[in-house]
Amino acid sequence: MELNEIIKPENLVYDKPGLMNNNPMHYCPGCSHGVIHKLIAEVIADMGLEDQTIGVSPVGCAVFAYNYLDIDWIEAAHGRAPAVATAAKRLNPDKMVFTYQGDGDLAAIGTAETIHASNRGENIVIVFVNNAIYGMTGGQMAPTTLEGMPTSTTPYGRDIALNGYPLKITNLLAQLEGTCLVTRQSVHTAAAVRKAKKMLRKAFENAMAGKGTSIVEFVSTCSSGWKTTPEKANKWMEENMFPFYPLGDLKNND
Ligand SMILES: Cc1ncc(C[n+]2csc(CCOP(=O)(O)OP(=O)(O)O)c2C)c(N)n1
Repeated sequence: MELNEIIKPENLVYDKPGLMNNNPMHYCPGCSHGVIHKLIAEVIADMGLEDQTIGVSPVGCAVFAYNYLDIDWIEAAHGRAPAVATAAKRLNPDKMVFTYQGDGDLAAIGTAETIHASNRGENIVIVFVNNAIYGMTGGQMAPTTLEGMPTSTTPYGRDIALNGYPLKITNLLAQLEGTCLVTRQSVHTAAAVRKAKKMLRKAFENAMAGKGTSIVEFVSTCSSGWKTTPEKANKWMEENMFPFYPLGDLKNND
């Protein structure tokens, strides 16, 4: 099929969202971040919030998210995105404010900010990319690393006696009065991508309607950090991550 045939509207299955620019992404092959960026861009455009959205990205592989999505961004120090987002939203109540955080960021250095913003019921969305590892810095153990999972700081696998239990922080956040939606999604199949987009949109709608804090966790892969191929990483995630971090809503106050 010729290219001009493929891009005919009736053949077009996926299009590049207008909010995504042409900067080449620095993400590794198979990384979940690019797909999640795309979903965010689509939801913002679908809701007509292009000029009203502020993203807050802290330290981690997605630190350069501002290079790819043409919306307003604030850079936060490691772990501090929910605190920065709190200020941005309170000063600009008409804006759609979301954070974009890895598990090292959200569940380790930023635990306090995450819990307290959620407990205050800040009208923000927290996008939580849980790849069970510190991706950017070379694959060290994160709080969410599974039992027995090898990382660069636990080469023989996470040992509960030494390293404690993997932290299901979203379950904890679902207990807080201030959260209205806590959901666990993934982007490993087309069906999962569609479902995740629906929940992301719901989260954005909640924030605009002032219903409290919405958290969308994406159980994700990090083939580089996990030292495997993108394909094997997806399989490993399905076999090991999903049983421990089951997909679905943990809380949905409709
Ligand atoms: C205050 C501070 N401490 C430590 C670091 C080093 N650091 C950079 S990224 C990172 C972890 C990122 O992991 P995660 O949040 O899981 O995101 P990922 O890279 O996996 O997407 C750390 C510890 C830093 N930049 N700033």
